[in-house]
Amino acid sequence: MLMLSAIIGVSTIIVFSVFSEAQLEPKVFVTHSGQVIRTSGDVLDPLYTASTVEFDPEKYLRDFNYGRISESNGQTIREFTIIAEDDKIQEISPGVFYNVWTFNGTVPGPTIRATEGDLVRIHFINNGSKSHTMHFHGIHPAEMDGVFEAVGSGGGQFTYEFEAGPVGVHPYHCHVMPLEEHISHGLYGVYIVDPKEGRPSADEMVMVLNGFDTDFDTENNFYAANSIPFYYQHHPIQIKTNELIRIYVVNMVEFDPINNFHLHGNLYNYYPTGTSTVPSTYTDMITLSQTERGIMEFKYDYPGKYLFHAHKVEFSEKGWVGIFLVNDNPAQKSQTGIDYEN
Ligand SMILES: [Cu+2]
Repeated sequence: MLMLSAIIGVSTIIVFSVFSEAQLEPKVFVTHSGQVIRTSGDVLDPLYTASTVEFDPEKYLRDFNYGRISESNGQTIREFTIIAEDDKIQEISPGVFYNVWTFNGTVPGPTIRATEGDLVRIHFINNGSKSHTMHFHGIHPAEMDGVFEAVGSGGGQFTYEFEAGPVGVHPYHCHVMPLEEHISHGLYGVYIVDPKEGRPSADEMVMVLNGFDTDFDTENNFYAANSIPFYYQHHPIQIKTNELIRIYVVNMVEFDPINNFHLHGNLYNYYPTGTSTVPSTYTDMITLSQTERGIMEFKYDYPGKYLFHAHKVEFSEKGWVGIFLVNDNPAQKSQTGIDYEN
């Protein structure tokens, strides 16, 4: 009991000092379970931070960045400029502000898209106050892996260059230690590699499953698809009957070992990592560990409102839930797409 009081006392002092002396770098936190953790991070007070992030999940959902395109010896070159910052505040939930670390000003960063075999060139600039990198999942030379070449704060630069591949959906994220701090603050995004022959035409969208530990106890307080808890519940995603829907889904949730994706009133074809054109399963529920990802494809036969959410109920109740509003689309009853044979 005495021990418990001491722990609560110490954590109160530490937590209080964090908020009362924002930016003075208190680096030790005591979790409610008594665990002492050390981070490199500062806690920014929204009252003293001018720079706030406005993130639009509506825009992010179907926003694909194909880069600046040129050609050399028959190869398509796609160039991107990505700027890291770590001094922004975002209102994660009404009244709850969190210090987000961003690629190009948002969490997640931009969805980078290329075709298999293209040369991808990323001009990375670190305008943050800590070292950061970009580590892409995929195939590339060791020196392009964004792990051992930390890019210094205050304008450090690095050019990542690699051939796009393999086909599929991959995450990218900062790989500077402590990794869980750099990821949980938001330095991640999605990298899509399209097959040369393309995929059947579809209404395509990206969903990054993420969480936010706003009280620094190494447990997430909010969960979401695309950063804003409950966003797609309050702003349902409009789709049409008999139209092929393709979702590139990536789980970036830190601290929790699993996440999942359940779809109502329907099942989907699932392509793990998107690397095969043959689905591995036809289901309404997949489970994903961190950075596990894939492509979901489905069509709705019947109009109406359908939920999609984590079937880890804690996550859905803390924000990872949304709605597809399926509008009747008689004109496309005969549209051909994937033959589900179901
Ligand atoms: Cu970082």
